[in-house]
Amino acid sequence: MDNQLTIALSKGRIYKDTLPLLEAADILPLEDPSKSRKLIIPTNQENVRLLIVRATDAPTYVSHGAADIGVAGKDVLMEAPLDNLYELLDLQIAKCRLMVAGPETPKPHGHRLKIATKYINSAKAYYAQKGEQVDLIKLYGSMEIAPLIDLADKIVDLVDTGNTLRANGLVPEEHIANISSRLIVNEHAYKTKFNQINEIVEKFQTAISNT
Ligand code: PRT
Ligand code: MG
Repeated sequence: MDNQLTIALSKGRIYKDTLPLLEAADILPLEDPSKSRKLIIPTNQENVRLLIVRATDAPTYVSHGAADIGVAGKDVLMEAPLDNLYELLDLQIAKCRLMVAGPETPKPHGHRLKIATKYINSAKAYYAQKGEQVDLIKLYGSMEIAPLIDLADKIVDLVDTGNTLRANGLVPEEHIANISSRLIVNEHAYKTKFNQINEIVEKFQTAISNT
């Protein structure tokens, strides 16, 4: 039986915050992805390896079974829901808020509100539920620039400390959702590797409730 377990993670804040949970599950990476160029990182457990992927790609690897389990932000899971995976645990890490933000002194506009965001689907759902018609402009990053140069009136983006907004003369206006990272599990792997995965889930759970 194939007892190789593959865990999809992004480097950066998700890796940093998942590391203590992995340690609690006796999984110790043998290299630091922020220093190594390796994208497949072995661990102290011969049959457990880490895949270092883009944050937005982690659910794709798990959905297709290329990874058995993974960690993904709720923002990513909400924006592009995928089949064949369970969201098993709220890991209570990489927390932030999905918000509408705009200039401190909004400019008058004679058109429909223009919203720049990388979260097109989440923004669409939010304004639909408010009954407000808006024009959405897809950006892949640095959303904060858009209202400064009149590409858009407002943005929908993640906010943690609020420093990025402040540095660009923007203020948080409306709260859309609380975001944290989730442990996701491939449905098929959850059946075929139940004991192995469940042990990790239980150890993660204990570690989370002790913090
Ligand atoms: O950065 P990269 O292009 O490689 O990919 P990524 O942005 O998808 O990855 P990463 O590691 O930046 O984010 C991974 C996950 O962390 C996201 O999917 C969120 O679930 C979570 N997370 C938590 C955040 C933040 N907090 C956060 N503050 N992701 C991004 N930010 C950004 C935000 O977009 C804004 O630009 O940080 C800025 C705001 O931070 P403050 O502290 O200035 O408010
Ligand atoms: Mg980022």
